[in-house]
Amino acid sequence: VVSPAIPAIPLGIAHAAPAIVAEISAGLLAPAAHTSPKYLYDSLGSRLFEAICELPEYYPTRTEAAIFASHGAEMADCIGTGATLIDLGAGNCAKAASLFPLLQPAQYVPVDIARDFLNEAVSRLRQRFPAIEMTALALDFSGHFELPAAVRAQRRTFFYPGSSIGNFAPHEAIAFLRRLRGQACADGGLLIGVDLIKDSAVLDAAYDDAIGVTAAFNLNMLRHLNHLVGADFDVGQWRHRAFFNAEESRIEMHLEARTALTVNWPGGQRDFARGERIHTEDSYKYTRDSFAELLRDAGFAEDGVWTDAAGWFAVFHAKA
Ligand code: AVJ
Repeated sequence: VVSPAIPAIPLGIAHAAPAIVAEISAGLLAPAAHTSPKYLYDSLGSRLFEAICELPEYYPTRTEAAIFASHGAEMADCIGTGATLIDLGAGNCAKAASLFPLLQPAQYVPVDIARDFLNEAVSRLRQRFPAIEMTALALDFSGHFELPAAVRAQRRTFFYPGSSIGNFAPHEAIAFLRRLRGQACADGGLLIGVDLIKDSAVLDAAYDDAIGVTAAFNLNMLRHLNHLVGADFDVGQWRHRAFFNAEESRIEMHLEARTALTVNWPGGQRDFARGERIHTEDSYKYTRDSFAELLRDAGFAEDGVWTDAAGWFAVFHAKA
């Protein structure tokens, strides 16, 4: 009987660009170890996130989709047809595609860090909507990014659904939205989904589901880090932690060492005590008013906001 071998952890080969390796190393070596949530999204991570969106506990995707379904026509009235729709963190592009019939954008520009996953999604979408010009951009939009000349400079509407803005701390969110505003051009705007503060038991369950999909999503980051920096993380030595931090108004995700251990990578090494954590993600939650204020601070003029009946999630349209 030949049992399929479990591939050994390939130690010591960093596949990421030097700047990314440096960023990850610095985070792992910091007194309170941390990594950026963008590293949750390799192809498997993107698929695990799709699975999260189907979990009964993970209400944001479903709630936002219901808001789009009930109020999409009003959103389209605000935005107008024929716009250039720039979808930040497009993933499988499903949210934007659900709005295409009402919005009828002239151009669709999905942007995502997970290149292969994005390209597969866009090639499927091109067949469904041949009239819409599509330009996929595989890049990290969380820092500085330039839109290429192929992106029309007319009435750019940034689409930032799913409450991904929650990954930024509020002051970072303001700086990020200011940069978007600077790129939006005349008559441009922003259609953005925001998760709202609610009972913490509901929030906790959404990020620590019963069948462990979110745990797998978080733990998968370690496999991705092994690939990116050539580290030797042993996933079995770690556990998923997620909880609502009411003082900071955010869900925090961490990976916690089950035992004392050492992680090695070319140019770095870190000891972790049992119970020590790597902070992998923040997901900030707002009230409708606090987010409206944040939009104003970023220079946007709100011209529409829609919520579900329970007030769990909000979608804002704001003009640049
Ligand atoms: C994609 C950032 C919106 O914060 O809810 C889901 C990511 N993390 N479950 C979120 C996530 C754990 C998600 N965002």
